[in-house]
Amino acid sequence: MAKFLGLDSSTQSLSALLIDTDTGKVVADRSVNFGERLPQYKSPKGFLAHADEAVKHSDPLMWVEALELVLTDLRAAGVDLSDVRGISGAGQQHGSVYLGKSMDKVGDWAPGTPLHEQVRPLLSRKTSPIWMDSSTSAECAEIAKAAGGDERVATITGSRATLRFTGPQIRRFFKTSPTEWQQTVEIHLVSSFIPSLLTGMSASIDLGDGAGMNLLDLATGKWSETLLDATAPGLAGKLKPPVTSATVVGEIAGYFVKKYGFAPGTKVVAFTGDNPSSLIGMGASKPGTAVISLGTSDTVFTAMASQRTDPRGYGSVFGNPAGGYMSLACFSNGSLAREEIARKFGLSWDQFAAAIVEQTRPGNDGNLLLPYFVPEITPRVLKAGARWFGSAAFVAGKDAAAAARAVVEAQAISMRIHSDWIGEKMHTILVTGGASKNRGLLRVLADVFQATIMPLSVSNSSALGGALRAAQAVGGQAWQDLYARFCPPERDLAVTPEPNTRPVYEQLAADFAKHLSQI
Ligand code: XUL
Repeated sequence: MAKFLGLDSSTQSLSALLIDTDTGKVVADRSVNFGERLPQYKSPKGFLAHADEAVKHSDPLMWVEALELVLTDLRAAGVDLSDVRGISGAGQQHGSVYLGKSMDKVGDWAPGTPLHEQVRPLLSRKTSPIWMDSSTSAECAEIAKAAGGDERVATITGSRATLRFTGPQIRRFFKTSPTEWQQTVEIHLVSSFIPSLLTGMSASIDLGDGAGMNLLDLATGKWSETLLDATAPGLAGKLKPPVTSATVVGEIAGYFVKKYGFAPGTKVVAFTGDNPSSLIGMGASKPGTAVISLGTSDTVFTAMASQRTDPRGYGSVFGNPAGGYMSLACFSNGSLAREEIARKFGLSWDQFAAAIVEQTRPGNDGNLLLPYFVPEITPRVLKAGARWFGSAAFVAGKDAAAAARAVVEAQAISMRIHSDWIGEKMHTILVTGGASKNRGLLRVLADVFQATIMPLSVSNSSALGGALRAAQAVGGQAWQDLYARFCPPERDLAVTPEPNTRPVYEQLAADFAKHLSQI
């Protein structure tokens, strides 16, 4: 039996996906939604409320409890974890955890005491800034200035100093909480925190997710002295050297052996960011295949043949866990914006899809939305607020069908405009994420991008990517064999573009850009 476990600690949930590489099957797939299962953390959408809408933090203990819950769920479903040979996974990118005692000093976790109670005293910062935070404008400017300007930061790290990235967050912590900063001995990303829990040792950050910090020198694969110095004094001593994504960072801690029945010696492979992990889970780690991930954030990404940065300054270059680089454009108004419209108009997801496909038409009769329900990353919109343009009923919020099409058309057109730097024309685009089987979304994406849109059978490509990376690193299995067995596209659900919608969307792109330039 060759089983490999993938974990995905994302914004709103923690998921586990178990694969069997002998049979080529997904054996188990479980997810713990933070809002539903851990209401005591008061984070219905995965983050804490804050008076300042720019501040978005989560309680890292919620992630610890969710890890225990998902393993408990797997056991309750009859899954035997003793034949898992390797574990890897992913975390929401950019989120960071601050410790006053190194995980390396923990030894094993005490059996009989819940893990979150053992982690609580280790934290030097009670909450973790996450990718949705946009409170670091001043710090981004300071870092760029100290490091020699925006272009220099982008050339070294693959991205300009960027609001949600970890380096600017670290600088803000150093400036606003000097005592806690002094007490901090170790900083983790979500993606190195979870494997640190699993091994009871400090796990290194991988090159894939490390690139989302504004601290990594992409060319050397080491922390950049220039950026460390520009960010905060003493930072170098608080970060372990980064590792390549296939590195085994340790073995499962005795706590998990006793409590959940893992075999002693089970290998834990470095975790990565959820987007780099999805690149693997989609079988798209070679250049030439673009991916759209429809999650809490929507992202457009592709493996890159050569490193290229976004001239507009929004996009990023991360490490490709299979080697080389990947480009990414991230849109914070993803599923939260779609859910907001569905909730406001009382639409189920089927009704939402029907509204788009059956009750409205491409271009939405001129009804157009700037969909910024929360502050937006791409393009940068710091003040939240959707802006409505079109018929009186639409603007008054009385046309449910037009609203459903408007939010999806706006998201798709913005993705198209802001991913043009990524490279060649996209003829086929793979889609993943919770919304990737919604026929309304697929229809609009196909027409806006004039590309065939192809979902995969597994929606959680990030957790799948974790399991595949464990199979590759521990099981020695080849990417192409793994992709052939676990990442087949759902050809029956593929949506091809209607060529006659092309001019309609050229017009929409122009109108969208015009409205955008006026806010
Ligand atoms: C990517 C980004 C988001 C998070 C979501 O840069 O910020 O996609 O990774 O989990």
